[in-house]
Amino acid sequence: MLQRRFTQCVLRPADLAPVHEGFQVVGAFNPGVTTLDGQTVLMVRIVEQSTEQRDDALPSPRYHTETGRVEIDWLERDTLALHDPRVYQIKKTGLTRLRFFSYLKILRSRDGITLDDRQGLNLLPENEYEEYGLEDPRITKIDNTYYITYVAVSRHGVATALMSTTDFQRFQRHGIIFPPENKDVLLFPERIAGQYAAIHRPVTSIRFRNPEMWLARSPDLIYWGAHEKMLGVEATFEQSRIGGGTPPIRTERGWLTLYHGSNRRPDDPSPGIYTAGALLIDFQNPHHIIARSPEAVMVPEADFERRGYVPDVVFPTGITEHGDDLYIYYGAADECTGVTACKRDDLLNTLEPISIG
Ligand code: MAN
Repeated sequence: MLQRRFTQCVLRPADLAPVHEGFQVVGAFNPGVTTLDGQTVLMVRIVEQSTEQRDDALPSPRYHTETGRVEIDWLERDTLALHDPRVYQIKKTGLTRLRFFSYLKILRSRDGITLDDRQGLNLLPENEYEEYGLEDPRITKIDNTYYITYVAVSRHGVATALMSTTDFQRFQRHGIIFPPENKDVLLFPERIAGQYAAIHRPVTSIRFRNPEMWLARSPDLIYWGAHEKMLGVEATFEQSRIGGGTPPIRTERGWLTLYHGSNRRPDDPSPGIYTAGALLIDFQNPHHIIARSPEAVMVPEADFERRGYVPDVVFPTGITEHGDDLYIYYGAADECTGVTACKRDDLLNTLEPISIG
């Protein structure tokens, strides 16, 4: 396991006021992170849930993009399966609804640990693909533009969309780049052999196997093709779900990225324990994995990682470089934002050679 130099909870739901009346903030986690003008910029997923309670029904919020209001669908309690704290399963149809909705908040920090203030600019749903929320942003700076992949959730499914900015004040949305169901999309920071590259994680309904990480290429970041499988569960220490975590960074040995995995068994409806591993990817062939951590480099340890909305989750989504140190930003227990630091070499030294893809 990784030698963590420090671990700190930088943001909790109690630090923030809700944006919507009748709602409370229950999550501030899974941040996209980058640096701009010497400052660390965090784009945090904020989750709000209705405070109203009813005996016989449970609330599922939905953003009405035309009015800018959050509407609540009250679902009859008896008709729902409640195995997962994040979702309801409608027993009759097997369909899923979320218990909350999410948006993104921009926060800044001078030292990467203490937030300058907690007001922040909010990015709220704007179109029909975002009516259940915007989630889990990942930021990659390419040339002088910051590109943000994020999960756009709606009745149409869980898709990945793209936006861009140069200043984190004005944003341009570019639409859906990977249709449902696909999330955990990470962009490489440079063109490789003339093309952009992304790690993504399609999910199939006919399950020959558990979800795998794939690689795609694009001439312009909008049109993606040349899809190739990168990594499946069988090559990791994990047993069920895996997905990309932190956008790849350049190191002397290759592209370094963290991914997450859950040990949930396929027949278990609960979320399982989320841990993180590391991968080293070939500079020239981004679908080729040259080394990986044979065991988890991060497991839930601290109290705020072990207890929360979904217990026992560490979910890395951002990484920044500070001299020889790496700061890894992550969602803890689907509730708080944590940062942990390690020596770059300590992380690289956890990796063992392997050749996949
Ligand atoms: C999963 C979890 C939730 C998320 C939904 C939709 O259930 O990751 O946090 O809201 O998927 O993306």
